[in-house]
Amino acid sequence: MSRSLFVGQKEYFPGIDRIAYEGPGSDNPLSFKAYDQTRVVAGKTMEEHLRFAVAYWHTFCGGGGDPFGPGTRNYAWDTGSTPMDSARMKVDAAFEFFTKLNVPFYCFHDRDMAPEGDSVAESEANLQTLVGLAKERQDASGMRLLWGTANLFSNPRYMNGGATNPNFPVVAHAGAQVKAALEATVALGGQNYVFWGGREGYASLFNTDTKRELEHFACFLTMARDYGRSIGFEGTFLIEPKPMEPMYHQYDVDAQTVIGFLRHHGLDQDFKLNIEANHATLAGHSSEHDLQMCVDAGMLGSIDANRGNPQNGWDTDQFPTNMYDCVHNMIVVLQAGGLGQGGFNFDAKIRRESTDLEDLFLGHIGGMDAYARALVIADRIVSDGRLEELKAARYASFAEADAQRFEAGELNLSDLREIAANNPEPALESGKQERVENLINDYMFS
Ligand code: XUL
Ligand code: CO
Repeated sequence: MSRSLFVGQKEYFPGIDRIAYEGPGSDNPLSFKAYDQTRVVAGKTMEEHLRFAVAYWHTFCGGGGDPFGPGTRNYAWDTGSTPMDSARMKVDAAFEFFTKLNVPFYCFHDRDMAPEGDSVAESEANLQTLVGLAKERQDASGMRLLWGTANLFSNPRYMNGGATNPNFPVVAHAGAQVKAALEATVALGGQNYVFWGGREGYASLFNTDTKRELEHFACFLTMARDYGRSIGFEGTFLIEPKPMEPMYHQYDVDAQTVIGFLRHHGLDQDFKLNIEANHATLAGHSSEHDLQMCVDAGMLGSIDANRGNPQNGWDTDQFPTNMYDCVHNMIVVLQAGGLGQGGFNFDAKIRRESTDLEDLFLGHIGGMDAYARALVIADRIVSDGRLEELKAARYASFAEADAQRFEAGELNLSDLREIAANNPEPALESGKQERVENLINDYMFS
């Protein structure tokens, strides 16, 4: 895809040109070593497979603040004379960044793009104004929106949740915000709409009616689905699981919990899941585990690509650079036939100690190169077929007649008892774990 380099009123990233593919031999840190958007792997270009997106919140709203101290970065786009003025400058900075990084998609929360007003109507108007500007910039640059979402966790009114807040007037505010964010997503041609239940959970079970809150949650999501469809949203609704942080417990704990919830409430035709690597690890899983659970259920929608810190377990939202994890994630994605209208969104932030403007580019370049390399390696693994053969071999006994009847639901426990009693002791079949682990390393490093 070719696009003109957007140049706004002011250049926010001076001295940084469009990031180009220079290949593995280059020592230019501001170049791609592996991500060559036009390179074809398994029948599609890298750009089509990976559908990379930049997260508006981390990249343009995150100054590096943490609970122990303020931000370490002051951005030129935050110096407007009013919050609306800064928000307009931020749109220009964002589109300059997207274009220079040469990434096809972005994602945003309503409050990342437009400041909250003093009333519902003023907040809606602010968002509409900024969405109008973003639409102009999209049309000029060819950028597309992977997904939109509403921030139902920052405003103090949401301290006890949005859709699951015990105070109904707060639920109404959450509804107003999701309505406006859905309209914004439709106006920008968003391909998905995400719900991350930031505070949909509880701090104490003693004061929480969990049954009632979960029913409210389903009711709210159903309303959002119906409203979205009524205004022409044809994309996928996505739920992003996360077990905790900021709440002690969040209802969307992990992929399997969310899949069960969506099926129970008849939402599984419209909703899929957005799996964030660092949320899966917070839940005590690997990211490939949560991806696989979604694939098995036919409900993998999109990926928030990042990584945590294995030593502390927090949601550190680091750029994904651990190749072993990236390769495993890509194997699951490729075997599933790709992400469809989802993508790899870098829900990742540079470190508080990373204070140069170019660090924003370096983080994204590292993540894009990691997944481009992972794509190539995973394609070798999947197309070679030995891994699948080893997996399939473990289930060879299910080709037998009795096993086929078991899988068809035609046997009962007494039948199983007869089969066990009338056959010799089963032979021990090795799981070959060391063999498959060695095979992965052979593919990665040969
Ligand atoms: C928070 C998180 C969110 C969602 C969107 O941990 O991942 O940024 O991706 O609300
Ligand atoms: Co996320």
